[in-house]
Amino acid sequence: MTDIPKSHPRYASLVARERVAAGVKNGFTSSQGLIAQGRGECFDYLLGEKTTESAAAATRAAAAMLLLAKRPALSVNGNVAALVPEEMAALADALGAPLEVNLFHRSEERVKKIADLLRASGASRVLGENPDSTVPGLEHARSLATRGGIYDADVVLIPLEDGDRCEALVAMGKKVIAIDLNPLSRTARKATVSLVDNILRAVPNLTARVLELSSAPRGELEKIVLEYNNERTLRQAVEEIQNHLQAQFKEQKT
Ligand code: PTJ
Repeated sequence: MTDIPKSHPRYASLVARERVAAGVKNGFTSSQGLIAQGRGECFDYLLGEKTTESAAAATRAAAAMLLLAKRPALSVNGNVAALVPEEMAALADALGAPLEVNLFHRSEERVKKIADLLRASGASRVLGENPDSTVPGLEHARSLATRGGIYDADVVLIPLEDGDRCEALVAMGKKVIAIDLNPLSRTARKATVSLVDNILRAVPNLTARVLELSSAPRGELEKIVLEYNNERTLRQAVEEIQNHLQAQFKEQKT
């Protein structure tokens, strides 16, 4: 990895890039993952590279939804494995939920490498190496699912996902939580709760909210979920981008 000085103004973003590039080099991230990271970076730039108010509220709702779930499951692809393997293991641990490797550009070798990486990062239950069922309505490898994991989960976390599977999981009657920096993506619009935030910030924040709310009464968690509105949140995310861009422009004029 290139040695990036901590003082570099774009340190976090450059380190993320290096991690995805290392994932490709080590054979667990797809080369297409580099393009996905670039797209994410662009939206993060427009958001001001911070967790916005709307993202913080969505994260709280997602934590409440995961705590109310009977069988939560967390999906992991090549980009997620490159960026937040330990953080995903910590979230799974806080929830007592399995991690399930699910890939768009699937190869058994990549699935195994990611599963091994997650186990080495502290995950106790990793699924996806032996899928035994499929998500109806999907023709690509992403339809593969595991009983006891995503297939029969009632709440599924899908970070950095395509819209098709999000829609297919919702059609199965599941509650779907997306992490996607693009508030206009089909994934963000079709999900039950969308965290428009960088996965680097979103996963640790989500774990912190889960731990914070873990002793809250069920009624309080239900109220948080009931009051959440995904469409309103996405509209707010777009407004936050507009406000950030206007503030930047004003700064440049003065
Ligand atoms: O490992 P595989 O084979 O399953 O492939 C994974 C990728 C990510 C390549 C695949 O799912 C893909 O092509 O995804 P998309 O359709 O490019 O969608 C990824 C979404 O995640 C886009 O809307 C990006 O803006 C968003 N995104 C990218 N990086 C981040 C992100 N969102 C949050 N944090 C990021 N770091």
